[in-house]
Amino acid sequence: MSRNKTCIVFLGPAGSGKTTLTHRFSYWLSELNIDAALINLDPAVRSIPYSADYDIRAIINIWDIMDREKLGPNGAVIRAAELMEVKSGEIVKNILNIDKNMYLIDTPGQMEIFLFHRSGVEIIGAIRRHVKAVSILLIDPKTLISPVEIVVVELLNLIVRLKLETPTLAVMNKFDLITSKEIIKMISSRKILRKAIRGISGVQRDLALKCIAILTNITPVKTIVPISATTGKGFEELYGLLHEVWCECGET
Ligand SMILES: Nc1nc2c(ncn2[C@@H]2O[C@H](COP(=O)(O)OP(=O)(O)O)[C@@H](O)[C@H]2O)c(=O)[nH]1
Ligand SMILES: [Mg+2]
Repeated sequence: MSRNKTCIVFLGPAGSGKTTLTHRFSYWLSELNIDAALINLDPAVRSIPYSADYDIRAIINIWDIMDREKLGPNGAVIRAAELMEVKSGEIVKNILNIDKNMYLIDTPGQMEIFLFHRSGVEIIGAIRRHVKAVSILLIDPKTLISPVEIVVVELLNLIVRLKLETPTLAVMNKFDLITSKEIIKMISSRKILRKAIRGISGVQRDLALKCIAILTNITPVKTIVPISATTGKGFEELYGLLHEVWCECGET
């Protein structure tokens, strides 16, 4: 493993802001004189706002697949994931050949295609053997409307870690659109979250409390960081957390 190279993998549901964050975070890094490589691994994206150092669409894109294999968009996305798995060796080699010290990886719109298909596991698995990788799970605040939803995001974050075997951070993107102070408090403190869950009733309450106990056992510190990919709010905190994670790997 290179002692100096780092990699950030941006994951999250469609529309959560992965592509925007990849672009804006790279710009923010460039102001710190960090020249990150930008990698697009979404074979179904029409256009991207950044100039990619590696773009999967050069070898796999859903329009060619739809034409060639007479598939609709959904079938083509799944076929693209299969092809990405088959070509994962070549993809990883081309990414690691980019002569930069940091890689920002923008992943497919539909997170499940990357996470629950072998392609993502193969590609990130190979990359993390060479560079210090961290996954960032992006969540749209529209989905964080109750304490239970926050628990769900934290569990999903754990699943990302379990599947990709990288450290993970969860970020609530689109902070600029947030109006509820309650949600910010709940994502900032497990104590406040636990109290809010005690206030609900039924099966969800007991199950959510048990889940929090497990989460606290595994990751004692809360990790949902509010950011805005469009305004840059929270980038400094995010960068600080990334450094903490990289230092914990004992490599920096
Ligand atoms: N207000 C606001 N909109 C955002 C933010 N990040 C992304 N968006 C918008 O959300 C939409 C989806 O973003 P995109 O980066 O394409 O999401 P992806 O599918 O996860 O790659 C676009 O219209 C973005 O302009 C943010 O921080 N604030
Ligand atoms: Mg995208």
